[in-house]
Amino acid sequence: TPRVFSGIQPSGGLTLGNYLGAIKRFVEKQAEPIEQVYCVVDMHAITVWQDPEALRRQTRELTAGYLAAGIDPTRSILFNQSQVKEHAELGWIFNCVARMGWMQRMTQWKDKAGKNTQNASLGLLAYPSLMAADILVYHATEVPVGEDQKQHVELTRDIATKFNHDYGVDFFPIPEPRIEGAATRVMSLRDGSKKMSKSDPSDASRINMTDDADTIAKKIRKAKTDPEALPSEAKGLEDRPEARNLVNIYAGLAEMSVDQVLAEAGGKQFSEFKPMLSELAVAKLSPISNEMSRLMQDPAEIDRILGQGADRAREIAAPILTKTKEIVGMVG
Ligand code: AQP
Repeated sequence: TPRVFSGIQPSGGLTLGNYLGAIKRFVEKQAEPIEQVYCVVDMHAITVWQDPEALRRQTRELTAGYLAAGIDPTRSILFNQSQVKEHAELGWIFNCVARMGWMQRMTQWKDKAGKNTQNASLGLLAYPSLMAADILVYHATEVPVGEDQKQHVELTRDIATKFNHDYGVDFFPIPEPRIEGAATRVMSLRDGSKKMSKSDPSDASRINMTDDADTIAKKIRKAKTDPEALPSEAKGLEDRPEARNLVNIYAGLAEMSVDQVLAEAGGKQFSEFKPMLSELAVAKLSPISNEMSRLMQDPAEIDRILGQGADRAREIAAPILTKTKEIVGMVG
């Protein structure tokens, strides 16, 4: 059976980038008659330091975000990665299939390890190999992600291909990244060349899913822009990264194309467009953040949902891991 897999790290609060690039698309996908597995990838999160209490809270909050946005845990499989040990076991096997050079070429590794690579965790380097295991332990064929994860999904394809080739089998499917929608790469509100990120030290650079209406309006009002009015078609945004970002966000939230947005907003100054964007963002995000806070009042219920999801995930992953070990030559 074809299957969808995707994950999000509980490495901070959810951002508008995670919502438009990932969760919103998972919710849309859920309407399709195909099995879907959505994960809170806590083992990926600890590739950089996480305070234990914060990790626990963020894991529950991200789960609440998935649920509040519309992931139905009776339909999709929703769980946290560390509860299904098959991810780690297959990840180890893939560590032995993947090559060092492949990992060192990844832009996320280069960005996050910084100059002092000697001091980065070994897990941070091996991250894409564990991600390949996340996907392939379910034999998933579709991976909805934001633009920034495309390179990792391509590496997953390389690992599946090399495994199949090395062992002379046709066992792992070659998954496809699905990068769709108007906002596959939401940029920082302070710098149009940097992606919006949970771990950016500047809170003003992002909209958090838990921000209240005033905070959202203030961040959008202060977002970096240029002094020109909006153009009437997408071409006019080419050399205007900040303007393009705000229009993309509008398009993503309104479920319109960029050209449709500009047909309405072309010719407007940012002094007029920004309040339109704030109003739209508050209208779309506040029902989700209200539902998140309601769900967060009952952490035991969130844990129960994760536990049930993990049981269902294990049912798929365990036989695939068993078969993989047999192919590799492991006894037992
Ligand atoms: N700015 C973004 N625009 C569109 N999509 C995005 N995604 C993340 N940022 C944007 C998508 O969200 C999913 C989950 O990402 P992740 O949690 O695995 O980690 P990340 O991509 O590294 O996201 P962050 O927010 O930048 O986290 P930190 O700061 O911890 O590194 C993925 O599908 C991703 O494409």
